[in-house]
Parts: sequence; structure tokens; C-alpha cells
Amino acid sequence: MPLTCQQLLRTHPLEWRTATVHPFLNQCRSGEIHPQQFSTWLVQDYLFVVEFTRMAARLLATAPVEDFDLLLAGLAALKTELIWFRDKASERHLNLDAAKHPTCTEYCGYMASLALTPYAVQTTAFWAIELAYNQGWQQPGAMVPPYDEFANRWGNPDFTDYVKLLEQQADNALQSASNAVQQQASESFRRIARLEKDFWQMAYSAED
Ligand code: HMH
Repeated sequence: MPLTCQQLLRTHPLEWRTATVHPFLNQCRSGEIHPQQFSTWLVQDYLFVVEFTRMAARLLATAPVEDFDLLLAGLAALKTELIWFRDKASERHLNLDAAKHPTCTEYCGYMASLALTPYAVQTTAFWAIELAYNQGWQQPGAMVPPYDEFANRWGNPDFTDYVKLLEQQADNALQSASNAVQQQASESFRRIARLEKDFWQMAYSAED
């Protein structure tokens, strides 16, 4: 029986929960998040998305041609997302030319290291990273402004559909993967869950 994305979610429910349920998100829903904590997340997430875009490009570079449509659409969406991040930062007078927090550095280093793994591992990781935000921003329920705009970016129905297609793409790749590669995909899923949890927490730990 080949590994599937749903199986990963079923096998590691607690780890996935810590990746997608966090006080940061609940405080965005209620409006209680401190603007400075939110800004820390915003700047660091921009820096993350820059590196995630590079990961998407490497994924395209190893993908079978059948997967090009979805990955090219994903890259086009990332173009819009990077512009949007710059808009959100400039509204808040935030400097995006900032140093990465150690947590962001670790996550970006991990994404870079995935280049050395087989496509099945990379595509599963790509799905998990997008699903974390899709579920994380949706789960608290309707958020107060200005955070509703952020919740909607990753929680909207089109993004949910995109993540489902990424899941099918990953499942397809996993289907023909060896046991060792499936194991590697499973370890990657768990690593991403921990990195996502740490990324939420970073907003509270950053200095000033
Ligand atoms: C930390 N994980 C993190 N940031 C994001 N923007 C996403 C996932 C979704 O792209």
C-alpha cells in the first residue's frame, strides 16, 4: 500500500495540530495580537516566501511534465503573493530588508536541503507547507480586520482547491516511490510540522 497525504495526516495528528493551531492565529482572530508581534511574523514570512518561491522553482525543475500546469500556476500565484507582501509591509512602514530570525533561517535551510531529495519527497513537502497555512488560517474562524485579509489569502476556497490538487500530485508521486522514499517523505512531513509550530512561536520570541 503506497503512502498517501491523508495517511500522513492520520498518522501524525498531534504534530499536525501543533503546526496549524497556535495562540498567534487565535489572537489574530480576536484582534488581540500585538501589532509588533504581527509585524515580526509578516516580515519573516515574506523572507520565507522568497525562499519558498525558490523551492517551487526547484520542484518545477524536477517535475514530470504532467505536473507543469499546477506548478506554473503556483509560481504565478507566488508572484502575486510577493507583491502583496510588499504592499502589506509598506502600509505598516516595515523594512523587508531585514535579517532572518534563526527559526526562519532553519526553515529556509531545510527547504534548500530538499533539493537533494527525490521529487516524491519534494512534492509532499510542498503540499504540507501550503496545507499548514490553508488549515491554520481557516481553523480559528472569521478574523477581525485587518487580519481577515490574511486569513482569506490562505483560507479562501480557490487556495483550498489548489492545495487539494497539490495533494493529488504528491499522492501520484508517492504511489511509485520506494519504501525508503516514502519514509523520507514521512520524515519531511513531520519536520515541516515542527518548523511550522516554531514559526508561529517566533512572533513572540523575536527581540523588540
Ligand atoms: C511559514 N508556511 C509558512 N509561511 C507560508 N507563507 C506558508 C507556509 C504558505 O505558503
